[in-house]
Amino acid sequence: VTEPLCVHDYELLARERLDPGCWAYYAGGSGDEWTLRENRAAFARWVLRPRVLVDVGEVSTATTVLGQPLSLPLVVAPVAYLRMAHPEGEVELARAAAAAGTIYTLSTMATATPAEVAGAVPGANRWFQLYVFKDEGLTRSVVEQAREAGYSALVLTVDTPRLGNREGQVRAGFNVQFGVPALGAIADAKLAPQDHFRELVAGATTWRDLEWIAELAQMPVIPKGIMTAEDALLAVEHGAAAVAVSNHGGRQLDGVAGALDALPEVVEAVAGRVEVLVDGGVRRGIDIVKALALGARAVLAGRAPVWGLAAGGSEGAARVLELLRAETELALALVGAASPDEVVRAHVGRT
Ligand code: FNR
Ligand code: LAC
Repeated sequence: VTEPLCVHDYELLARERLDPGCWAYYAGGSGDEWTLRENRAAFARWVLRPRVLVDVGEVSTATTVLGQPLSLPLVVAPVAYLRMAHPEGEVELARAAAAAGTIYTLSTMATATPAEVAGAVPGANRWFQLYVFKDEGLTRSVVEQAREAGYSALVLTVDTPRLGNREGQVRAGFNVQFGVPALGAIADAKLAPQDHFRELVAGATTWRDLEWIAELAQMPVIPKGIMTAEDALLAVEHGAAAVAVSNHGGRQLDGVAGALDALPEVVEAVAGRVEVLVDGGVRRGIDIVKALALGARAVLAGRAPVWGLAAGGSEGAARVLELLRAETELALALVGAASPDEVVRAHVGRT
């Protein structure tokens, strides 16, 4: 038995360590999980077109998003209820992101408060993911907690007016065993995620809400869950600082395209006015290079770092991020790009 060498190895370890209900929650998607599979399949439909005899004597994976520095073009995506994966959950994953030189995005549905995570990993850059609640006071309270704790961008999840239909979780009898302290006593009951959502989250949020949220947050807002050119344009019109192409890791509307397949139309629509991020199915450095070639500034990764967290706490998660960084560096060298900025559309073609 060798040590884990790639994200797939960490996934197997995580599956061994997590109880079946948690595994169903983290790994699963919605409906027939067609979109979940498409997230991976979409990467396989693009081939890399390497250029040779380019000077790649020195390669750097470093880049920026919204002007903020990153050691690789990857931000850790918001994932809920991380104490189920590790006793220190969000704090451990935030430590790993900081150690790897990248940004951690804390979920609204976190098992640690924004202040706890900030206090445990001082000096690190982090973003906060927002779900808008039926109770506007609760939304305001959560945004203020993030603002006061120094979070530097607000990832506004827009694909979740209701939670998707996740049959795997239901079959496994999955319930969340932790409350959400940022929401106070209201969320301390042990509930299935779909019950949390039905009770708390506002399905009636619209584009108009983007403006007051941005105003309140006093930080750049990144709508996450954009899958069409139409919505990318609306996001830009309503002041989005960047957009994140995402189908929520195949957990929301089953039957939508793999995220990578939706990326080109969004990139074309925003035409350079804002940066475009993409998530869903990133497991390898070559995935990151393909996303860059199709116009993404960076990717978000949800499950990959969580597999590291479940397998080995912050060290495991940091190792996953470092593996992805090293794979990205190698992939850049082999396609003939000395940095993320040197990756161009012609570095990918259709299979
Ligand atoms: C998520 N995701 C998510 N997104 C969000 O905005 N708020 C959240 O609380 C969560 N929670 C969550 C839990 C779990 C278990 C998963 C797997 C995902 C979606 C996440 O941010 C991201 O869009 C996907 O995970 C990307 O796909 P990959 O990288 O997991 O394939
Ligand atoms: C999920 C929610 C919490 O995907 O975003 O489970």
